[in-house]
Order: sequence, then C-alpha cells, then structure tokens
Amino acid sequence: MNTLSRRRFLKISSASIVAAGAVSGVGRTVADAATAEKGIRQVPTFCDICFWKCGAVASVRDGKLWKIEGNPIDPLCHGRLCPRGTGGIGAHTDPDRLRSPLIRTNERGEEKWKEVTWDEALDYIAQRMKKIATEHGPESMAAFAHGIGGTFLKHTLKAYGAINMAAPSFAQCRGPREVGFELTFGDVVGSPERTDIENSDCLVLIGSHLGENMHNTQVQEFATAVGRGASIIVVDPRFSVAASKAKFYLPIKPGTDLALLLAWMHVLVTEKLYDADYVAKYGFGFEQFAASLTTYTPEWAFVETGIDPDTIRTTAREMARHHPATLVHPGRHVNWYGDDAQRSRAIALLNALLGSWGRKGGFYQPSSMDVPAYPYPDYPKATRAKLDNPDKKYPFASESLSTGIRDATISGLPYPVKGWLVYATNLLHALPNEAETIEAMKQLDLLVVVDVIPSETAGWADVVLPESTYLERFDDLNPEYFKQPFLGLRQPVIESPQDQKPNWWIAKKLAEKLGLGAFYPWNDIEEYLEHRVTAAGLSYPELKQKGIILGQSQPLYYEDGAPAEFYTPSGKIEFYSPQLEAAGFDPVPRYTPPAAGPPGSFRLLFGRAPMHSFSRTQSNRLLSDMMSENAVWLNHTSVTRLGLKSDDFVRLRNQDGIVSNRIKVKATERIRPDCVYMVHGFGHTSRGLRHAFGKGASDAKLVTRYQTDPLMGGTGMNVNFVTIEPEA
Ligand SMILES: Nc1nc2c(c(=O)[nH]1)N[C@H]1C(S)=C(S)[C@@H](COP(=O)(O)OP(=O)(O)OC[C@H]3O[C@@H](n4cnc5c(=O)[nH]c(N)nc54)[C@H](O)[C@@H]3O)O[C@H]1N2
Ligand SMILES: Nc1nc2c(c(=O)[nH]1)N[C@H]1C(S)=C(S)[C@@H](COP(=O)(O)OP(=O)(O)OC[C@H]3O[C@@H](n4cnc5c(=O)[nH]c(N)nc54)[C@H](O)[C@@H]3O)O[C@H]1N2
Ligand code: SF4
Ligand SMILES: [Mo]
Repeated sequence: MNTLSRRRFLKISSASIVAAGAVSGVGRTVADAATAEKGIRQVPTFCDICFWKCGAVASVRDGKLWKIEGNPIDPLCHGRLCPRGTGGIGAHTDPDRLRSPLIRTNERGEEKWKEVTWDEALDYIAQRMKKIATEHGPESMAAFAHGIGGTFLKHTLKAYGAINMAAPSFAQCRGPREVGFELTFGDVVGSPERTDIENSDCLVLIGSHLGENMHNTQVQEFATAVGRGASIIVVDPRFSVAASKAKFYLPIKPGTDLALLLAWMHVLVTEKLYDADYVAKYGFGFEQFAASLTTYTPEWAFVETGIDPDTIRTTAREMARHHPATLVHPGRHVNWYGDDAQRSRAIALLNALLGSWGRKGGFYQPSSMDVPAYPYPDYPKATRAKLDNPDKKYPFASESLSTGIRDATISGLPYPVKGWLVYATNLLHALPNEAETIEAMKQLDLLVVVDVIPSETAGWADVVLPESTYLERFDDLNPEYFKQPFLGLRQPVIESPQDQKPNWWIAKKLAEKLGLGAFYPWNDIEEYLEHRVTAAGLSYPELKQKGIILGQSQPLYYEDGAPAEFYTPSGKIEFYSPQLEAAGFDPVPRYTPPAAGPPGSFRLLFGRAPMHSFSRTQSNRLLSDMMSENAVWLNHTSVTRLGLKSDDFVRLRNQDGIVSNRIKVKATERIRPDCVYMVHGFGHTSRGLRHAFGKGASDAKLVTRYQTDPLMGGTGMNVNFVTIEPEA
C-alpha cells in the first residue's frame, strides 16, 4: 500500500512541476488570467460540497471554469470525486448566488434588503457588536459555523471576547457516536472515520446507507470490500443501496436497534464466540457487563425488532467467524431517538467483543502531520461560562450544543444572547423545530448570515454577506487525520463573479473595524499560510503546486505496533462504565422501547441522495439536473390502501398539524409499512432560491419534535410521525 502510493506520489509530483508555472499565478493574477487566458490551466485544491475535503484538481479553459476531478495523489479520493464534487462547478455558476452585501429594510423574515458596500455592511455589524459588548458583554454574541471556512470568523469573534460557538455537526450529527465510543475506548471515531472498511471481511451497517451517503473514501472502500466478497450485513427499515449488496438484510422496526445490539452481544457471550484474549487483555468490567445481558435473548429481541431469532443468531455467528476483521460501522448521523449515545456505546461494545478496535479490517489508528498554529496574541479572558450546557445538564457533552445556544437565546438564561453570526449553516434546515429557531432569532439585536446563496436562514438576517465559493478562495490548511497523514491546501481556481469576498477577508476587515487589527498580524492570507507551512518544515510552493503534501504513515494496527492505549479512567476498554454510573446513568446499555406514534401514522425517516448535500445543493443547476425534487417513499401496500399511485402528489401532516409542501409518492417494497422516507434538504421556501423554490418537501419542517439525549444533549429527530393527504 505504502510503497504503491509513494511511487504514485513521485510520478505525480514530477508531472505537477510542468503545471507549476500556471498554478503559481493563482491568487494574484486570476483577474488578468480570466480576460487574457487561452488554453487550459489546472489548479489543485480541495472540495467543499461536503465536509469530507477530497483533494481536487480544477481545470480552467479559456478563462472559464471547465471541470473538477479528483487529485490522484489524494489519499481520501484516489483521484475520483463523488457526483457532488464533480458538480461543484455549478456552485460557481449558480445564477441565484448572493452578489453583494445586503442590509435588511423590512421586518425580519420578509426577505427585503438593500444592496450596500462591504464598508457599509461591516460598519453596521461592528457598530452593533460594540453595542452588544457594552450593554451585555461580548459573551452575548454567539456564532454558528460549520466547516473549515469558519476558522477566521471564529478567530475574530474570539478576539472580540465571544465564547459561545457551535455547529450542527455535534448535537445534530455525530455527537452521540463520539461520546459513546469515548466512554468505551477513551477515544472518538473522528472524521474521516477511522473505519478500515477496505480490509474488513464482515461489514455491519446499521442505517449507514453508504452509496447514498456518498462520503467518498467510505464508498470506494465499500466497493472494494464488496468486490473482495466481504460479508455485508445491513440493518435498515428501508432497503437502501447498501442493502442491495448485503448477504443479510435486516428490515428492523425503527428505533429498536439497541435491542438487536444487545441480543447480538448476548449470543456472542453465551456461545463464547467473542475474542476472549482481547477482552481479557484490554477489557474492564466484563463480568458485570456479561451478567447484564442474560435476559436479552434473540427471542426477546424478536418481539421488539421484528427480526427473527434465527437471523439474529446467524448474523452474530457470521460476525464472530470473521473477527477481528469484522467492522460494525459506528454510523455518522446518529441522532435518531434520544438514546443515541447509549446505542452508540452498544455498537462500541459489540466491536470490543469482536476485538476489532485497533485491528486490521476494524478500526485503525489515524495520525496527522504536525502543523503548528499561527502565533496570535492571547484572546481576552471571558468573565462568564459558556451557556449552551448550563450546570453541565448534559454531563458528557464534549462539544458545544447548537440547540443549547438556541435555548439560551430564547430564555435569556443564564445570560442574554443578543447577536448571532451564522456561517455556512442553514439553521432552519439543520436544527429541529424551526419555530424555536425563529423565536430565538426574534430575540436578537443582530443577526449576520454569511452564505453563498440566499438560504432560508439568510432570509431572517439583518445583514447578509455573500461569500466567494470554495473555488474562488483560500481557506485554512487541512492537516488531515487519516491512515496516511497529509496536508491539504484550498486555493482559488477562478475569480468571484460579483462582489463576493472570501471568509478570511471578511473576518480580517471586521476585526479591523472592531479595533482588533492586532489579531491579524498578516496582510494577506498567503502570508499566514506560508508561515504555518514553513513552521511545519514543509515547502509552501510545493504545497501550492501539488495541493497535497503526504506525511509519514504510522502503524495502523496493534499487531503492527500501534500503541494499545485507552484514555478511559481505568485505562482499559470499559465494558462497564463507572463514569456513567457515577453520573446516574446506566453503566451498561439498557433497552427502552421507542414511543409509538398516533394510530394510522407513519414514522418519518430521512437521509441522503448521492447527488445532493443537505440543503446546500438544490440550487446547483448541475446537481439539480440529476435530481430536482425529492419523493416520499411509501410501502406499496399503504399506497394501495390510500388509493394512491407512484408520482401522485401528496402532503404530509405531522403529529403537530404541520403540513409539508406537496411531494411525489414513490410506491415501493423497499420500505417497511410503518414508516416513510424522504431525502433531506428539499422544499426550499427562500424566494431568492428561484430554481429550488417549492421543489419537493422539507423533512426539517416536519421535525417539530425531538428527543434530547440525556448524556450529551444530542437531538434525536426520528421521533416524528406523519399522515398522508392526497393533493386535490
Ligand atoms: N431534518 C434534518 N436535519 C438535519 C439533518 C437531516 O438529515 N435532517 N442532518 C444533520 C446533519 S448530519 C448535519 S451534518 C447538519 C448539516 O447542517 P448544515 O451544515 O447547516 O447544512 P446545510 O443545510 O447544507 O447548510 C449549509 C449552508 O451553508 C451554505 N454554504 C455552502 N457553501 C458555502 C460557502 O462556501 N460559504 C458559506 N459562507 N456558506 C456556504 C449553504 O448555502 C447552506 O445555506 O444537518 C443536520 N440536521
Ligand atoms: N450524498 C450525500 N452524502 C453525505 C451527506 C450528504 O448530504 N449527501 N452528508 C454527510 C454527513 S455530514 C453525514 S452525517 C452522513 C449521514 O449519513 P448516514 O450516517 O449514513 O445516515 P442518515 O442519513 O442518518 O441515515 C439514514 C439511513 O438510516 C436509516 N434509518 C432510519 N431510522 C433507522 C433506525 O431506526 N434504525 C436503522 N437501523 N436505520 C434507520 C434510513 O432508512 C436511511 O437509510 O452522510 C454524509 N454523506
Ligand atoms: S465526498 Fe464528494 S462532495 Fe464530499 S468532499 Fe469528497 S468529492 Fe466533495
Ligand atoms: Mo452530518
């Protein structure tokens, strides 16, 4: 593996020297290039259509953005982007993009603005931020920022004295998984996930719908595993694309996965199929854990899950047969039912029984390159504590809770929140219960949204700042934590078409207007980048030419010398968790059945489509060309009973009377009769999104209820129910 990629690396690096002359002009001379340029220019950068950060090479032909391909030396993508990444040029050419800074002229949410200059917009923001600091303290200015582009704006806010900052990637995404794994192994799964899918002989997917969920490396490795004949076990109420590759497909009753996990562990323990040496060497509290499993028989689990006892036994034995190269995938978007950290802990424990943590075909040990931070002055010391999790209500929340900031904004407790800066997150689609988000926004003296398109959240802003897309800007460096550590650079490929600016420029100018210029000792972003790359002992010109510098691989598995260290209080894998017990929680996972919905209703489930990312790509003409609206998946028996057929339009009414946009029916046998499914991110209501407006329906609008995880504050969102109303 290593020699191969290093050999390829050498080949590529000599090839990229040819392109070096052209590439080195990027950033300063694109303006001249766009007008005078003839021929083809190639620029390495990394993708931002999702957060996987695949290395890419963009081609500009006769001054116009032409295509984007994978960077062949990128360990994440191996030269191949996913459909969304390939369609990334549609983000640059989107005619519905924000063009210039806007200041609100009417009531919030009416989407009426006047165009202003950057000076006017930033003066307005700085003035109001100073007023908030004087009247309420700088901690009353909060931020929501998702992705690497938020780095510099968060730096400006920290310099100002803000401390309350969150992203939906914790409490609405992978938070429970990180907490469940950290409680068990003393370490998180991380992103990109440390899953050794390519080497697994048995892969268990619990809802993770790889192939629709297009995280590039995972999908490529999944294809490799399938090609190698790995045994695939898929647990999903819906027959996903991944299920079509499976040896065993378990159409589980939604919300009962913990029962299945407990029964699987019961089988492994009672039949003595677990990795006894591994457990003896690394485990803590195994006896108590094993004793807790006695009642969780496959027969018991059958009643809860609908999966017959024979299948439970057969699949447990299948996992044992291939261990330790059996990978029970930890999932990623795991905020489902509010018991998610404990369910994730059960997944961690099942992997521990199989001995897969730290083993080939299981979970490898990632490493990253050491790139020192830029030496900035110290931030001011806060006089108040963060407000998203007062009194550690959620004792195991290891990152800030977006919904906690929202709660505090509504209640004004423990202290008022008067300003929000929202960067690259569409809170109205990402947080559950949009009414609460709107109520919170109404409490604010200042709402700033930085986006590339007029999102629903931008519709509520006082000031909207149009950002350059990822193809038009530098961002912070990406020292990736992966199998093969590497450093990635995002750099501009082409100029912004109108008055859009990159985040670093906005952040620096805003800091200057706030009197915080000292926090930006550099004049240009490249000065900053070059400083950091040089401090890491690497060459900035080389990084610009190649887009990626590879680091030295470390041992990946215990058998190869990766250290078997567990940062839990006991220093071992905690089968029984004294930490949880001390905090008043179940020290070993315990099953509680999910609450049923109103009679005649369907549980609302949602997920991904290969050609879209969340609510951010429906406006991208290239991607919407492949899928312009979503449909609601309904079991064909329900469709017949309701007197409907495929492609009929219906509306979904949830348990709280919220009615969706109209949406087409997809009659299918590929979903259980007790639930419906739709792709997340559609049903846009922002008038500025002329192309995406009104196409399909929004799952987020129907997610009025959520079940909060008592361990870590994650918001389980699969707890809503809908009925179907035919459209006249
Ligand atoms: N109902 C429901 N809610 C969910 C989910 C779900 O499936 N259903 N999924 C959850 C998960 S797993 C996650 S990770 C979160 C994701 O939540 P978010 O990250 O908030 O995802 P998006 O809704 O796509 O919002 C991203 C916003 O960033 C903008 N944007 C895109 N590129 C740029 C850029 O270069 N610069 C700037 N400034 N803005 C940009 C987009 O236009 C869009 O408005 O949502 C969570 N919430
Ligand atoms: N194309 C594309 N790919 C993406 C993204 C994107 O926006 N677009 N976003 C990325 C991000 S940030 C994330 S977090 C991931 C999310 O992707 P995943 O972590 O794979 O998961 P979800 O989208 O939550 O999962 C949806 C799947 O779970 C199933 N499911 C629902 N309820 C249950 C249940 O009770 N039990 C079981 N066993 N299964 C259930 C659904 O039927 C569906 O197949 O995708 C990543 N990849
Ligand atoms: S997975 Fe696809 S969208 Fe995400 S960074 Fe990679 S190419 Fe881009
Ligand atoms: Mo996510």
